Amino acid sequence: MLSEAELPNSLISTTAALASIAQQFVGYGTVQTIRPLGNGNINDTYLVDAGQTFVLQRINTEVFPQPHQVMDNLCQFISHAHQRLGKASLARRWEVPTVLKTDDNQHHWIDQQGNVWRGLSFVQDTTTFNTIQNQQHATEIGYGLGYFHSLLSDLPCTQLADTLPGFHITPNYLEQYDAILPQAQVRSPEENHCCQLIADHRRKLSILEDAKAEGHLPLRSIHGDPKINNILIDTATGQAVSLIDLDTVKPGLVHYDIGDCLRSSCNSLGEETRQWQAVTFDVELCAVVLEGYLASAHIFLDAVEYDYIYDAIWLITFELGLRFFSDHLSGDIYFKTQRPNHNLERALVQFQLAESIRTQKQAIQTVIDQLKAH
Ligand code: GN1
Ligand code: MG
Repeated sequence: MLSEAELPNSLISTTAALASIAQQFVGYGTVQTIRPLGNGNINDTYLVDAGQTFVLQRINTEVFPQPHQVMDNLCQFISHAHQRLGKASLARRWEVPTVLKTDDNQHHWIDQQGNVWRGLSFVQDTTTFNTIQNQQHATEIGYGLGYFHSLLSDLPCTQLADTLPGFHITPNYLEQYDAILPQAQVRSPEENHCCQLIADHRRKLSILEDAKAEGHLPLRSIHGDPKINNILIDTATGQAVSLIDLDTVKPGLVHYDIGDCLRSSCNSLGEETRQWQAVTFDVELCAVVLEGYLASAHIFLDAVEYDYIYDAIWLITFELGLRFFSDHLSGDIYFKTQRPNHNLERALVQFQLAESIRTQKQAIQTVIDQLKAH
């Protein structure tokens, strides 16, 4: 673990402030080291060593303007999952992070600048990856999401607040893009390429919302962001043991989650690659991940829900391309960036992946049909 002396310069000035925030969550313990954790695009996340190790996060209140609701949903999920795990006789490790209370028994701490902080337990002896490492990893990514969904399957989504209205409602992202475009200066060939793809596919973007509105697809409690690196893998066994990043546990379609999990795991170059033209969707990996998912999910999934899995894989991929591109056109106000045109590069990756999915529709549908018949 990094000591203060090893932290990058930019972080040293903030370390004292961070330590005093972290101290709110450790009772009589003393904060020893703090270091950045993970590569989230929204919240700021740190790993704190204070005798025991825990995760400290600043909730991005630009994205989540009602952090109390985020914490309420999180606590509901955690207590529901702990109840379920208490009753189950699962013959393998599965963990649900817990929320740390502050000294005055709160779920969060608000600092002098109004930033909202929380502490979460750290799931030990685990690791995450940005791309699939091997066949077992692919199975476990699917299994992890399926088991997480099965834990949520009897938590009525009506009990959860909608902490991020419009999240994964693809037609809303299109509306936002349409509103931004006239003011944006689209110049480069890459930007024109993105605009062209959106023009070509815009009529297909309401497929899941239409199915929901027509009553074909049920609202359920979902994760919202189950990308590959939010699924923790046990370092010893290689098994999935937890899903993290629980801010978007809220009502939605399981399809948003299935699409997000598959788009992030079946792209062997990863979503941060700069070689966007080389990006492809790996159908064989998709088969393995989906099989792992359905091992638990077949119990609660309705027959009609299988019929929209292909659409979800394409749509959630395309949607993320649209979200990154709109943010690029807006001046990078939503997703954190590390360099100019970062969100444009990310958009190009997702759009290329969506094209690869579209051109392999038949093969992907065959995989889904075979698994459904199984
Ligand atoms: C954001 O913060 P992070 O990286 O877990 C985003 C997801 C995107 C993801 C793409 C609340 O999640 O929807 O799929 O970036 N989360 C939110 O990497 O917008
Ligand atoms: Mg997230």
